Amino acid sequence: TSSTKSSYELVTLTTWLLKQEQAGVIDNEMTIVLASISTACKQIAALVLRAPISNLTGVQGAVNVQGEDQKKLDVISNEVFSNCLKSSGRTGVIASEEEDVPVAVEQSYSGNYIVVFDPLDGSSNIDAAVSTGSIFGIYAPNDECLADVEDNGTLDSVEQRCVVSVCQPGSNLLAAGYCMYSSSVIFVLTVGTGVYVFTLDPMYGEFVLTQEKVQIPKAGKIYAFNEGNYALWDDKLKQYMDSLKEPGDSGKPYSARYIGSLVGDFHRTLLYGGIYGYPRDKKSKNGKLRLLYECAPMSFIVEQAGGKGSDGHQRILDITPTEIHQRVPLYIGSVEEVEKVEKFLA
Ligand code: AHM
Ligand code: MG
Repeated sequence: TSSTKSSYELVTLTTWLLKQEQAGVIDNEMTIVLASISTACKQIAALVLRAPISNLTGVQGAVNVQGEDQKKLDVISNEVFSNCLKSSGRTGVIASEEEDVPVAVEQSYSGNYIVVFDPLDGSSNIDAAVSTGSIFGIYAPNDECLADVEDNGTLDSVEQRCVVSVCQPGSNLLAAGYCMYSSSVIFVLTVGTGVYVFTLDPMYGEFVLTQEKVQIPKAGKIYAFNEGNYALWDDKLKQYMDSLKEPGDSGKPYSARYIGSLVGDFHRTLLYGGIYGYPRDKKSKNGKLRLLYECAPMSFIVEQAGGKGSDGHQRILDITPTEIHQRVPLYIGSVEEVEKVEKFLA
């Protein structure tokens, strides 16, 4: 079909969203939330692009609630994301990897949707101009969950109410996506009807649809793990890793690729197949990545593309967080590759 398509016939993210709304896939509020997220991503893309010029590299000097150095751009991106979401007037609660607790949006601006996000993931790459990304997930308010707390009479603060409404399993996600700041700026989105990829056209500042209904290959010969932690891994995981290095029937072992930026490593895995892993180890017994902001949204996306997201034993989307910054081991990518590591870990 593309050969007969006029090159002027572009589908932008805006028109795509309006089509989804017309078809009843998403409601008007969701359209507005997603449009405001895409605006935030465009702003962050511009900041990342110019970071070395505008002196935005380096650390802020603060340490976030999880004990990590915040980069200047972590802090600014968080503000950009929060402000875009608040001013959309369609979000009720927002929770960010960079904030201690979820925030209730001021009533006069507030709407229904709950948005979780990591405004600038992989920011340790920023100073070397290597890929980074923003990750987000959108939930409906969890009334059932709130009612439970009200009945028990333990709902004593707005803050607690926010925590409860945010702590939902990934299987409740209505939408999830990420934006990758790389050689191209890529916005990947699912609203539960497959995975759509948009590329920012810098000539006129619009995201343009470049791939639809993406399917991840069933298997793939690329693995992305931080193998520097090998000595700290469980024996079963070491055996799995060793097995990838055995040349199989093809005479060729797997290839190693690791950017250290989940969005970048995930995007490659989505398109080429293979596996990304961040295991637990002797030092971090739940791994490094956050269930709410990183693992659940990526798992929703990968499942929508026919892949799999697991903690090594169970489906990521089935895990209900008990804390907002909860960490979980992650194995994500092609179905056969994730099942292979699960077998070794069983
Ligand atoms: P961040 O949210 O503090 O940026 O950390 C998350 C990042 C992921 O993007 C990446 O996959 C991982 O941390 C890399 O960790 P490591 O440097 O331990 O390999
Ligand atoms: Mg992160």
